[in-house]
Amino acid sequence: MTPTEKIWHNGRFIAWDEANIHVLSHVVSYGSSVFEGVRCYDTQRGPAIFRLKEHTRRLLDSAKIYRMPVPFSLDELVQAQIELVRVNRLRSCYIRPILLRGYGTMGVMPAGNPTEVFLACWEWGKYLGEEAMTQGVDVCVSSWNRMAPNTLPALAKAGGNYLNSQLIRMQADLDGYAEGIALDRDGYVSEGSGENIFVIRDGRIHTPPLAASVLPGITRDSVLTLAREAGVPVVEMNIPREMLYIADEIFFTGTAAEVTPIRSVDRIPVGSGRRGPVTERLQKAFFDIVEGRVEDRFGWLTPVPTA
Ligand code: PPE
Repeated sequence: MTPTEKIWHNGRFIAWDEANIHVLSHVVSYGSSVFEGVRCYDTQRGPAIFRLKEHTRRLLDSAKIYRMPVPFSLDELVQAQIELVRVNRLRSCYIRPILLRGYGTMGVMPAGNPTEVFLACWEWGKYLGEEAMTQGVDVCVSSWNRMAPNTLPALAKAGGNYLNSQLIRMQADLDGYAEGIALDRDGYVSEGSGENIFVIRDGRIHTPPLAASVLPGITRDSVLTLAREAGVPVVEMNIPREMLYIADEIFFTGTAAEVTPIRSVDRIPVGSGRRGPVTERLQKAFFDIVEGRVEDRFGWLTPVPTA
């Protein structure tokens, strides 16, 4: 990661190296943070942030779920992220908003710890590698499950959820896979450590419902919208593990992963073992919009002034 100049903290810009917290901040012991990941793309009409309002809304939703007070409005946080990209003079980048329970009192009860708000950004390339976008990645089904619904709420993008993600990702890596797919508490397909999943068979797209312990992905929503527009039938349903083995195509979606094809699961080739036609079509529809090659017909892009 290459540092950028400024990070936004509680309403003002500070130097990258000064964005620090005390080690006894509540978040360090108890994992009490919520965050986002947002991409800004370099379009022909200048830098543009993808679905900024929806990401910021999800950030505030995550805070609400955890009863975390946020001293800024949605609109203030939206404006601050635009300003962040502008002051750092970046054409394309990844924005990481973080809300955390800071320093104050010790103990699990968080009320005595003020919420700290940080917005940072940096340049971030392809999450699963450049080649993955055309060739696809080799993944496994993890022996770790996603958290049960009455343990950690999956609709919140909370730091603590990523302890589970780390176990999935490290295991996959040690076993020679690019990523792991976790099943939910009932044994149905849930999601990757940092991606939602789509399974195609006989021209129909299937994705797990929000009740399958998945993050309500904004890329997921975008791809569902693009698929419906293209007239490809989509269903949100519980997906049995073995459907991964007999699928024609599978792909991941995520802000970091964008739309990444999967070419094998547990060493079983997916379809022909390479990126399939539906995946390619949706990938193209996605990148045409985010890179500004076609009209922004859904109002997904927020331009960043460069002057
Ligand atoms: N599920 C999980 C568990 C997840 O972390 C992400 C995003 C998604 C689904 C896709 O959601 P969305 O980005 O709204 O389409 N993961 C973020 C963090 C990746 C990281 O390594 O950090 C991301 O893609 O930005």
